[in-house]
Amino acid sequence: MVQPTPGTTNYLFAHIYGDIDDNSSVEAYDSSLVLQYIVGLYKGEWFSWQSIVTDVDINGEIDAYDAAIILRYVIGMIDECRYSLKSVQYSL
Ligand SMILES: [Ca+2]
Ligand SMILES: [Ca+2]
Repeated sequence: MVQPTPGTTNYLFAHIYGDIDDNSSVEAYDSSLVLQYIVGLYKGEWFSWQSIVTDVDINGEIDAYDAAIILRYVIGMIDECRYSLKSVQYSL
């Protein structure tokens, strides 16, 4: 995760699509976090950047299909978690 740029009012963050827990790796655990969030069992604070990197098919919704895409990538069914190898940057 890129730390906020000092001296700016807009903080710029970079995260990896599919990396919900921000440990720099897309794993099955990330898929499980998506499912926990969907059914309301996610523990802890859900940040706005997590909503962005969770929506791996970029359809504007967080659903089980996003979790499925992440898991397919993790087990090697697809070569890339469509956007998992790209980082997303945005300003708050
Ligand atoms: Ca992760
Ligand atoms: Ca989605």
